[in-house]
Order: sequence, then structure tokens, then C-alpha cells
Amino acid sequence: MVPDKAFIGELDEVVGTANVLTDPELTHHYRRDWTGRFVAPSAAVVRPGDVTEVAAIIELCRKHQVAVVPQGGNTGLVAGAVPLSGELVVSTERLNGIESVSAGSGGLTALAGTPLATVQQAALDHGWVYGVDIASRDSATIGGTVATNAGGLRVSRYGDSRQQVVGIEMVAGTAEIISEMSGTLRNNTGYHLPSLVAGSEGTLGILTRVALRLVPRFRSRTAALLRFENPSDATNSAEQLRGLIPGAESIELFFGDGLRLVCSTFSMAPPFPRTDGGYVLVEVAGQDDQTAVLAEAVEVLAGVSDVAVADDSTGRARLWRYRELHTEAIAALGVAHKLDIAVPPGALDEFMTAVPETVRRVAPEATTWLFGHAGESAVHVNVTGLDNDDYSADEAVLNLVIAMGGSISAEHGIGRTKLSWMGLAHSEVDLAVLRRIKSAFDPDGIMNPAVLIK
Ligand code: 2HG
Ligand code: ZN
Repeated sequence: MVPDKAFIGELDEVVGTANVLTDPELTHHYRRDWTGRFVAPSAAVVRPGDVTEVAAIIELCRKHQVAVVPQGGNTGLVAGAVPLSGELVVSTERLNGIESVSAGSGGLTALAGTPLATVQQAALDHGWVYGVDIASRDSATIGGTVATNAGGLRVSRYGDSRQQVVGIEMVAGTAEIISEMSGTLRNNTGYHLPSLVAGSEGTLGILTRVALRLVPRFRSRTAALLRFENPSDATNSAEQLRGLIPGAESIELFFGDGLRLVCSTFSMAPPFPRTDGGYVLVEVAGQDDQTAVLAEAVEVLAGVSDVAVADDSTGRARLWRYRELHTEAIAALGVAHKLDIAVPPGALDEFMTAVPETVRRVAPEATTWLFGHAGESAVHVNVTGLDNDDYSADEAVLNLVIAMGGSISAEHGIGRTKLSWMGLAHSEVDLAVLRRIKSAFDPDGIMNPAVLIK
């Protein structure tokens, strides 16, 4: 059922009228995804202030069979948090705050709606680092990043969100409060709920609190931007660097077309006189100066034609802007179709070479942009110049990924946009088990029913 007047009245009683929004102007921001590709015509939004209010809301939704879309910072890129079928949006924005940081043992607990950047800063203030970093850090929430198992820029070293989360509190689709917040670094007492909930995309329940493990803060940090005349040399070198620099924090890849777009969109000077070819951005951190470690690795790579190195925070930030601003620069061209894929290590160049032609065959008028996390053989395929509901390029690229034995989501999740391909990513037996897991948490099927699994 779509929320009606009587239901809204009951919600008002739980959270107060000010925290139930239905006016289209007030709900606009909750109804539209970051890309602008998916916009719900109307929606009701509820903003609970604590876990008991979340449980009371889910109880009401069960009673009235109202479907729910949990929403954090609404920065997702697979339409996993927009109410396109009239679901009730349960926003975690009022569940905001760091609860504790242990400087001694490197643990942090926070409410689910706390922005990622706040978590990162709290960790730094106590001499630690939170292992996950993504470009949308100021708006994305810690609950959203855990629920989608966000990866980002440091997966090479620390893994994705699933590897950081050591405790959760959540309201399941049954309206039960599940609390496992001890935060011990080792816990071998059976099914590990924090790991299961990481990447569940709001289909099991709503996260209200998380316990995270932090990683040590290193004294020295060096970034290098490498330019390669030949794009294939850049791709192959990026994959090679994972073995050449054990523990490299980031190994990122982009190409001349993306670089030129970033520079023209943001009026930035390019890093080198030439702007064609392929680019690898690599960052290394350690207790001692890391420049020699980087230099030794770069020596081994084939085809490096330019190098820029930075070991201070301003210089590093300058190099990172060329990579991080890709998403915004592409968005300035219009709505982009976004795919976040991985191929088996060693196969990235073959994939990169094949993608533009694969897209051209089904959408000759479209433009393909490639950049991403090449250290893990993962890349973002963005396609511009397509209608919002034209899935021809999405389909062609995902079929290529499957044919190469890759993963159709390496970072952003399945959401709605890749739901139709779940059958290619999993066997029927796998899917049946996933459905049974979902129904243990959400027997009525009210939690984000259009997302991840059907
Ligand atoms: C990144 O790596 C983000 O910058 C966004 O995951 C990727 O815009 C995209 O497709
Ligand atoms: Zn990414």
C-alpha cells in the first residue's frame, strides 16, 4: 500500500508532525537520486529521532503493509534509496552523532545518519583513520555506506565497508531491534550479522547505529600521478602496482578524455603539457617517507612518460582533484548511466579496450567515460547521451562483464538499476537462499522491495 492520510496521521503520532513530510517541495530532495535519472513524482518522508521511533514506524508499516525505502545521504548511484513505487522514505538524518571513540583501541560508534566525513574527522581527532573514503563523504552517511557496502578509494589496503563494521544496531523488517554493538575485533560466535547487513541495501531493515574498527594513522603519505602515452600501459601498470607496492592505499586510473573534461569543467590547469594517454594515481602511506617506495615501483613500470609527486596535503589534494572530479564533470554534461564493474585481475585492459565499441554498437550517439579503482581491476563505466530509460548500453556492458567472468557491481550495489541482471550474477539456488535470508528479517517483504532481490 502507498501511504494514505490515515497512515500519515499515525506516523505524526510517532515522530511529531514536523518530522513527516509530504509537501512536494519539501520532499523533492528525498525523491530524486544524485544523478537526476530517477525522480519519484511524490513521496511521504518520515524522520525518526531514535531507534524506538524507527521500530514504531516499521511496526506501523507492517500493520498497513506499507513498503519502506531507507535513506541516508541519498548519494547512491543505483536508485536504491528513491521511492519510485510510492514507498515511505525513512530518512536517518536525525540519527546523527558520534557516540564514542576509543583512542586506545581504535573503535568508534556512531548513529547511522552521521555523515561519513564526521566519522573520518572524529577518527583523526583521536589519532586514527576510518578505512573507507569516497568522494561524497560530506553527504553520504555512515549507515548508508555500510548498508551499501561502499568501497571507495582505499579498498586496496583496507577493504570495503564490510571489513570495517564490527557491530550494528538495526530495526529489522519485523520491527524487532537487533543490537550487536560489542565491537570486538574478533567475533566467531556464528553468523556475523554486521557482515550480512553490509551490502543488504535496506532490504533487511534499517541501520540505526554502527560500531567500526579504525586503522592506524600513518605519519607519511605520498601520492604520484603517472602519465602514460599508451592508455593500455596505464591500465596494465595500475593492475601491476598492487603487487609492486604491498599495502598501497589507492591505485586509481583515468584517461585523457576524462582529464580534459575535468580541466575544462572546473577551469583547472592540466597536470602535464600533454593531456592524452592514460593516468594512474597512486598513494602510499607509512611511518617513514614513502617517496623511495613509490620511485622504486615506478622504475619497473613500462611506458611512463610523466610523473608528478606530492607529499604534502595541498599537493596531494591537487592531484586527487583530477580523479575525484570525474563524477561531477560528467554530471555537468547531463544524466549519466553508471556502471561499477570489476573483471578478473589481469583482464582490465581487454575490458577497457572492448567497452567503447560495445556501447557504440547499441548506442552510436552515446559517449563512454572510463575511470576507477584499477588496483582492484574495478572500473566505472559512465555513459552520457542516452535517454534515462534506455537500458541498451547498460545491458551491453553488463553482458560483456558477465562474459568475461566479472562482477556487475564492484562498488555501488545492485539497487534498482541492476536488478534484472541479478539472475546472471547468481545461480537460481543462490537467489533462492538470498530470498529466504531476506524473509527471515522481512517476512512481509516491506523493506526496499524493488531493490537488490525480487
Ligand atoms: C567514484 O569512484 C565513485 O568516484 C563514483 O564511485 C563513480 O560516478 C561514478 O560512476
Ligand atoms: Zn568508485
